[in-house]
Amino acid sequence: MDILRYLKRKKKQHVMNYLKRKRKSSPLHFTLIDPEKDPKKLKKTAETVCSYGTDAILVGGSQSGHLIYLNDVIQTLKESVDLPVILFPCSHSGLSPYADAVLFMSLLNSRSVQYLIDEQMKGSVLVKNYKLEPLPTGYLIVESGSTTSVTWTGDVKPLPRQKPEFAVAYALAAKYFGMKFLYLEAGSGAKLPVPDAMISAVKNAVNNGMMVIVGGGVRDEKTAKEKIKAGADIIVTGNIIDDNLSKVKSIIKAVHRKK
Ligand code: 1GP
Repeated sequence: MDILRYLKRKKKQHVMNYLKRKRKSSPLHFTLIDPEKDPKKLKKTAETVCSYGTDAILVGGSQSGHLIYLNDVIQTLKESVDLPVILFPCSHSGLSPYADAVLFMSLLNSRSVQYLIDEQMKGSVLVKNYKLEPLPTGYLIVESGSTTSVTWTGDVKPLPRQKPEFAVAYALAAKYFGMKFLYLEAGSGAKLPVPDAMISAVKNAVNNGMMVIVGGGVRDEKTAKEKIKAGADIIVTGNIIDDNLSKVKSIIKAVHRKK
């Protein structure tokens, strides 16, 4: 279908309301899919994580070269599963009309104006024209024992693990800007996940005004449980779908278990 006809018919999915409603019964789990994935294998992966109970699918990655597959990947996901597909873009080129929503993020601890506001300015009109629901998000990168792609590509000064007060100060600034999500990111494939003390400090500071998303290096049920106990509202897992898909099931179960 041509894009203009598609956009004319595109229906709003009310992703924010869906997430708020689901969060009332338990914390949530998002599956991160990198758009470099072979769209053929993707269908099976998406159906599997959906059957395990993941709450939404994020699509994105820090390598913009992989974006040539983006539209195909999202269309395949939308045809395969009845879950919101939320963009997690590395730049304005990570936007696609076929998704439902976008984490409209500012990379708060980047040293570069590009990731603080320029990419957002370049993408905002596309968000409107593509009828994407913007989910206003403060994105913070935390030290994780090694240099992750996002630290390097996003020109980031990572938050020191032993200084939760810096994360709290950023989180409050994000809240006062009106952002609804605060994403604490250790980085894809991180050696160490975001520390529990940092999650607790941030959650206590922002209270119920924001949902705290935690991702990077969550590879097992025990870690997921600790992050939820510390105060995470949403856990994101990415690499584990390639490394050990069956583990995703126990992670999702742990996330959905009430505290
Ligand atoms: C990265 O938080 C996500 O943006 C997921 O990280 O691939 O380590 O699960 P992993």
